[in-house]
Amino acid sequence: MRLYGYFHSSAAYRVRIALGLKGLDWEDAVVKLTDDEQQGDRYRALNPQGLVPALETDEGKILGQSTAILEWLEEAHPKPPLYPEDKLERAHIRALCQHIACDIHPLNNLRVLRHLKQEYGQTQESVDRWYAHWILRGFAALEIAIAELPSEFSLNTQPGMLEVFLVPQVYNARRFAVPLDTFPAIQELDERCQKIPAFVNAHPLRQPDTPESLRTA
Ligand SMILES: N[C@@H](CCC(=O)N[C@@H](CS)C(=O)NCC(=O)O)C(=O)O
Repeated sequence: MRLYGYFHSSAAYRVRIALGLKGLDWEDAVVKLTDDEQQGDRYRALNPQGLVPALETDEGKILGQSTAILEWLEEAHPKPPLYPEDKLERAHIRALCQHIACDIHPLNNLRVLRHLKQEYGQTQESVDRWYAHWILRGFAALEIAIAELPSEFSLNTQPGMLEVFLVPQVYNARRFAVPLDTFPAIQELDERCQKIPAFVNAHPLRQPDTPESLRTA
């Protein structure tokens, strides 16, 4: 499989974590967002939406949208499962994942932040406040749900789809210096994940395209 992504793309980070949790091999194809390669003809021929990630399957099919890629991975490579077995619990976890993927992340995407500046003349300071606003609002509700989890991870002793979506969003929040001190349950769950190889290996600062100046060991 080939993952078209970028070290700082949180949607690609989700897929890297899931591939790691499932023990699958893949190769990276870097789409440099800072050079707008996602808008170039070459990448748009694969994914006309011009967003990363896209996953090329072993059969050469291209899949877009991280949530669809993750659902496909779960169906095509069911072991280990990333969703709970119980239908109601599964729906609850899906709701939390969509809370991140549909109601937090899209409001803070690169093209949205750029549009606020270029089209509406907003300063960097207002754009940063916009960013923090949507994270803080979204995390306030997530914190309640995560604090109520009955076990250390969403799949008892193992992380699953909830953590696949949560950890990249926490990384983004920290990257933009959003204060997380009022979200202890989110921070603790993130900390537990940081000890697991699939999360360590998927970290944005450890990717082949991570600039040397940002790279961590
Ligand atoms: N809903 C999409 C979102 C993808 C997305 O927003 N990707 C960002 C990087 S995290 C991107 O490609 N941004 C480029 C841009 O905004 O031009 C998914 O989950 O795959």
